[in-house]
Amino acid sequence: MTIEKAAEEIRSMRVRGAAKIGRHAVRALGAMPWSGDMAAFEKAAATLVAARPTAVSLPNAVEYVVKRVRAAPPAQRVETLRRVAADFDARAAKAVDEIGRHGAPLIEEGATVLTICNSQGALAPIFEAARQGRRFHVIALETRPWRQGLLTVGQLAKEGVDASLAVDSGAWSLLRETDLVLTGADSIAKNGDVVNKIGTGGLAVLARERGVPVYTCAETFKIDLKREQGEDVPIEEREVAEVVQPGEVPANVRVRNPVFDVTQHRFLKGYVTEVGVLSRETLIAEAQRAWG
Ligand code: RUB
Repeated sequence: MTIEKAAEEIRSMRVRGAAKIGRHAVRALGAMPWSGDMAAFEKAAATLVAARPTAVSLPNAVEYVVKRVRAAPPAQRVETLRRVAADFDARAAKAVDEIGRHGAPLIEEGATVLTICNSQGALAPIFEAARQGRRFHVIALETRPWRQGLLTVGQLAKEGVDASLAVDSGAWSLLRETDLVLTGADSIAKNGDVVNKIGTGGLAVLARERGVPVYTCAETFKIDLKREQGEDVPIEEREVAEVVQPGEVPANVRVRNPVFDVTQHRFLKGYVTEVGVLSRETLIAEAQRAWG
């Protein structure tokens, strides 16, 4: 896999989801033919980071590798790259398992859980609760325009979890029969605001109104220490063709396709991470402890 091909797979969403794009970039770096020329390495890293703008997991994952390679003695750089890339990948895989372990107790026997988009972080507690023998129901919102909800119900059905699919605008009605909302995250700002798939922010507001707790399930490498609040995170706006076919709207009508939004921290009950279920107050310190 070349760097350009990996970047293209991320850009075109053939590889998608915050953790997966970070891991894909790191794997591409780890596998690149390289003799130790730092300029070529930094260029490859920059190409990967530029592929999608919102999920901080992408620059954070790449930075994890780049920092360690830069710090290695020149003669050990190539070996360091291979080793550190493999380390990150293993650590990220383990983090999802840990999120499952910490989050599973939130799901009680007979509960109804609602989720949006397709997040391996949000699915991890669901799969773990099912493995522990509890029976419950999961509603997946379809998630326009890419319909990642179809991926979610596919994964749920495969694991034998009772699931239903609903249109995004069904959230308000369906929250009446929901006990818990689990979402993923693309970025978490320093103040605890979460940036995730478009619709998540509104879902959290509606859940508050219905008295349903909302947890964000995310690895701590999705924390963006450079962004004070969610509104500071750049929101990707993708092509119009993902929303309408040519000719469907008059030529003088603009079509918008922002693909993420901000969930203010005050609408979140907590953060299910690989180091435990955290509050906004403990999130940053725990993450820093985890990554050094
Ligand atoms: C995916 C999305 C997911 C997060 C978390 O958006 O918003 O909720 O990335 O996913 P897209 P994960 O489909 O546009 O990439 O928990 O798998 O990292």
